[in-house]
Amino acid sequence: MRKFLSGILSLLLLMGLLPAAYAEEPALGVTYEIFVASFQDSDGDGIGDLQGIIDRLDYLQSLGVRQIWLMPIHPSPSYHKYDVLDYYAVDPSYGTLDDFDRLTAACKERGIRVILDLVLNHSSSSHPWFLAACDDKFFSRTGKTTDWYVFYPEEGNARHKISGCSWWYEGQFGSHMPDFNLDSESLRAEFAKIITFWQSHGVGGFRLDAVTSYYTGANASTADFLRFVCETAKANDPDCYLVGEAWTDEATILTLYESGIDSLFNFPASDSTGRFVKAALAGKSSTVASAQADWNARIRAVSPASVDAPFVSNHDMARARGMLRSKVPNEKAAALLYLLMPGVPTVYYGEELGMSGSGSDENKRLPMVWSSDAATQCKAPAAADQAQRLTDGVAEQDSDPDSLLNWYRQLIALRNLAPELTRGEMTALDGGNDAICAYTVTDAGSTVAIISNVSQKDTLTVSLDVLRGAELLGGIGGAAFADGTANLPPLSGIIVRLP
Ligand SMILES: [Ca+2]
Repeated sequence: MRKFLSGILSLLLLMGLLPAAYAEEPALGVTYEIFVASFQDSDGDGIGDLQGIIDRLDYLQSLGVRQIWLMPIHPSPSYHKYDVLDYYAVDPSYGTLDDFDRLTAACKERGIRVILDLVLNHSSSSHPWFLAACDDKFFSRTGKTTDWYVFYPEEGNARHKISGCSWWYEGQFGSHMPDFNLDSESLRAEFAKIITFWQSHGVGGFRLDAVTSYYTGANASTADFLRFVCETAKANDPDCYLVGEAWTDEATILTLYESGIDSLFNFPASDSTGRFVKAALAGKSSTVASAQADWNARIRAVSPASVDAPFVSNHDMARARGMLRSKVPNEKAAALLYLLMPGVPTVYYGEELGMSGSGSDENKRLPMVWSSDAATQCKAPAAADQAQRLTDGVAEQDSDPDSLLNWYRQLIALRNLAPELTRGEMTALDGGNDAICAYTVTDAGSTVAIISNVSQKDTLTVSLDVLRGAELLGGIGGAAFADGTANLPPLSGIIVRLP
């Protein structure tokens, strides 16, 4: 009887009729991006897996992150798995659907939300949907998936020939990744089923891959499709968090925010040319506060409920360590800036240790360094041509109070003291010195002020009228606060709550 009832419940969940059952998501905070194959292996085959993540939840909790974003976990012919073969399954090298259910349950117990990487722009060219669609084109029949991909009767840019017939298909990322026809109503219905399926398995959010390629160059159509995805996910779970990868300029990102999506990654502020790295290297951060406040205001003007998603580096970029010239104080300065920004910051796994990697994509996705003993690490991606330069891993940095790892832990713990930082409105303050990044964040009538010093040599004092009567929530790097005055040693910061 119980089995029968649980079957009925699962069915209702699948039909989206039981939103309350998964509506309570953990509070949003810092996201941690994981390349599953390189994180933690649990069964000795050298490939990281879902059980490995379960085994490392103590670590993730000690880091203070509130969401883990798993790069694609579905069956795929590639090591990176951005070309999906089956949207309803887990790649056997990562585990089973049962492992996934255990992971989401274990995460929920610890107040950690699981975010799935959803690749809706294209599938694998070996996906049965695509093979059937090509077959239909060839024989001029009309099958279920015939209009799920984009076919042309002639050659063109980003078009690939179907062998044996005079048809071409669109593949913006190459012939092995055919683009979906997102106008197809039956395909959208299938996507709704996929989203609901994973929500019923405990997923609390989605990272949407390759958003700018949905309708290449047609931003209004892309925003319309994004709105469909967000509304579908939120109809099941109003707290579902959606963040899109739109690797493009500010104007285009703002157009896409018209979809109402929770967040789009802040690509313009990321990477070696972005404001966080540049400020960290220069030891000058006063313009970061005004630039970020301006960016936050522009997002809010387009979509009042949306929030920024700042980061420094991800799986497609060189590791932050290299951008920051392999110097821990520079790495600490960049983290001090972006991890205390309003919105939902994202840490790429291993960034908190100072892992290295640049050049080919595989080099950017090297095994997590759990300790200097290589036997504790996963196998590197086969095509990687760089070795990891970082020697001190989690085990070594754990016991060093000045390590980068402990800096990240303290920073994220500090951030977690101020829930205003997730959805609050940002206003820049003039801290009176180029090295000072100062701003307030207000949410639901409560205001916190963040004052950071990114100078690596000067102790600075910041005394502002607005800080009078404020209560110190916490600090990092030896910062102190009394009587409205912050005393900030090199690389330090405070959060205070205003009266
Ligand atoms: Ca394994």
